[in-house]
Amino acid sequence: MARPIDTAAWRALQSHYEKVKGVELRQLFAEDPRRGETFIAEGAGLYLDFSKNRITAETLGLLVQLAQECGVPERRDAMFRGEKINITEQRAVLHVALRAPKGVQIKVDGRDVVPEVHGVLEKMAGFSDRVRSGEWKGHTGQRIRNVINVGIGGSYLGPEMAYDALRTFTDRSMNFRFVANVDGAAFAEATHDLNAAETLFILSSKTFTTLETMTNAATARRWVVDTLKSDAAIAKHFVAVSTNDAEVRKFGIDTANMFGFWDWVGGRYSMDSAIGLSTMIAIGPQNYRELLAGFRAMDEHFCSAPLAKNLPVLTGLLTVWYNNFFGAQTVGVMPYSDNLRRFPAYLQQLQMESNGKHVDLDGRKVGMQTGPVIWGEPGTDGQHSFYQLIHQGTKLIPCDLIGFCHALSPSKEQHDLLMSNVFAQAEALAFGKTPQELKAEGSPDFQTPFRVCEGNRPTNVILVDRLTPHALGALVALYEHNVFTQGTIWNIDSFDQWGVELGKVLAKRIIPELESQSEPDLRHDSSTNALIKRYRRLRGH
Ligand code: G6Q
Repeated sequence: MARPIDTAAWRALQSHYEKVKGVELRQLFAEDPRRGETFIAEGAGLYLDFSKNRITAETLGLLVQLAQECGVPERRDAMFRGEKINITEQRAVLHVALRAPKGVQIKVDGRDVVPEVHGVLEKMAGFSDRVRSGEWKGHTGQRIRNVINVGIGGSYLGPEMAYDALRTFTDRSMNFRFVANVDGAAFAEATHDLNAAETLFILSSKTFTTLETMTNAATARRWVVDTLKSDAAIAKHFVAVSTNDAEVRKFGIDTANMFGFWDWVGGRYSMDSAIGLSTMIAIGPQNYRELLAGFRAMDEHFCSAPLAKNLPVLTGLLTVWYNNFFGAQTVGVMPYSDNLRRFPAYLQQLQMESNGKHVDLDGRKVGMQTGPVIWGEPGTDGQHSFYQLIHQGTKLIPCDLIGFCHALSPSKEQHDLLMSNVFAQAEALAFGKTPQELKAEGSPDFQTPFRVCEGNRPTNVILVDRLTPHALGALVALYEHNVFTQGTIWNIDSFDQWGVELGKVLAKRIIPELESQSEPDLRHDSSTNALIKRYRRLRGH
């Protein structure tokens, strides 16, 4: 595939950028009074207003041309066909198969995977129903009231985010908690007020070898066995979600209580696989099917909408525009929904692990900026802290503001107040406050320079009817395919994570050096050696 910088569109965008870089949003809106109605796109129940971006119709045309020249449609189709587009791991990338309807065929190595996906979904639904109805009992015959997902990274962030997001759809008589960190405080906090006899652990790990998860799983097993005074309790208090039958069996879990997935589902793309078991128990199988339908609706939009009206393609291209032409280093994602508190953290992994890459698909240095830093907090909280820098700082920070037309809470007035902030922030970021406006408002002259907001700060506003399972699925799939679009433009592998693998290996080498009773023979650099020695001394070794 062509390097992006070798395409005609990239060259054209470079000279176009020189022409438009100083253009003000004020001017663009003044020149085209209908801009706010035309620079929009809709799909899968989501409305995207991208009019407050520093683009003209020509920019949009060139960006779409870039997507074409970089082969976004072809690579998208290759992904949906099950081709091994994760080339460094020689794997298909088929999270889209997780929500494919029955009857659709998606083949990996000649085998249709869709029936297997539905087989697992049915097994999950059967189990979820049994837990929710109280039919599945703990070892002492008590009903399960607490579900704890033990997993980290892709086996944690999605389930936790989805649980928070869909709280209003959950069974409120049950507690759902998430243990990820190897810091023992995480497990202790999650269980301190719970009765082991009423607690079910879902051990979620694709590999079933991840240090943090295996450590917390062992702690959980000890807690259950010690409290309930029987090894047999494991059978009723532990289930596993994994691709590794052998390790699950070794842990003592009957594989009848294991929910499988496949190597063609990447960790950060797995919240709608069996990794979503805690989500399904929380919201019930029917709502989970709605979640999958939302994902699927966005998949269909991504595959069928023209590129210039395609939400993931547009948002992906806009990120490339700011990242590679304006030199923006970050993207802010601000959901105006308290229930989406963990959404920025979820997107952080999705995007930064996928597109934080320095070589292209041919193993050459990419020679340009790739994935931006993703960050954010829910609105309106962020407005009272870091928005200052977005409004008046020296850095360009494109932001996505996500809002919902209907509240899930009973208070309509509070929802109008919340949403007024979405619209006001997008307006203020785009148009700012001029010295003239300040003067007219009676601002004293000495304060004027400090109070001026230059504006011209770009935002996407994503408007959704209400935060339902369907809407959440569509939103997540929007960002999955947005990441895909960016990665395809940069010609990188968005589906491997060798940097994460490195971290997993490094700590294992140091553990014995921290635990050893005798002075270890440290062979690190002088800084690491000194830190380890100090830690050992303070720990009394
Ligand atoms: C995701 C990453 C990573 C992974 C965790 C957990 O894409 O690969 O975040 O999900 O390291 O791995 P396991 O599920 O194998 O425990």
